[in-house]
Amino acid sequence: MSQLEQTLVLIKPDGVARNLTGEILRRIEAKGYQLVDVRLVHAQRDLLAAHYAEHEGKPFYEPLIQFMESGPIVALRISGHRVIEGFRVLAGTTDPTTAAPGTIRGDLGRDWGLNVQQNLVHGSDSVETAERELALWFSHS
Ligand code: RTP
Ligand code: MG
Repeated sequence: MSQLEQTLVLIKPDGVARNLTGEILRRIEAKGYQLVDVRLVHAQRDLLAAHYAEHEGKPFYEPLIQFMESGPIVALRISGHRVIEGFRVLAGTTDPTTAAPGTIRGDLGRDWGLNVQQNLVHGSDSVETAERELALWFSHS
């Protein structure tokens, strides 16, 4: 059975502001993943609320939405063999402080103390989530 998948990657406002878009894309391409579509988006609140619906009500929800609204985001549709799990390995664990060296968050992330939301990238976490999130961010095309 083919395990060719597509996933949504977001280069969050901290990644774009720190001029890391090229470096993050380089790592994705070096891994052999294919770039299928790309958009630069200054996201509105309704898009972010739909994207982060699972986190509504959590203490970090409001600061997370405000951070994601704070500047442009690069949205990527990428494809590859088991890319959903593979990209999350490439990204590293959620908190850049302890993300492994060799990962995007481990190599490029900063220790912002409790400010975990500034962790450079997002990647969908399952086939169902990837389909839902790709429809949200690429519904225009
Ligand atoms: P992502 O969804 O962004 O790929 O990251 P993830 O699966 O590793 O993390 P998730 O649990 O889905 O959380 C989504 C984003 O919320 C921010 N966050 N802040 N305790 C906190 O302050 C906290 N926990 C999570 C991060 O930006 C995380 O990526
Ligand atoms: Mg997540």
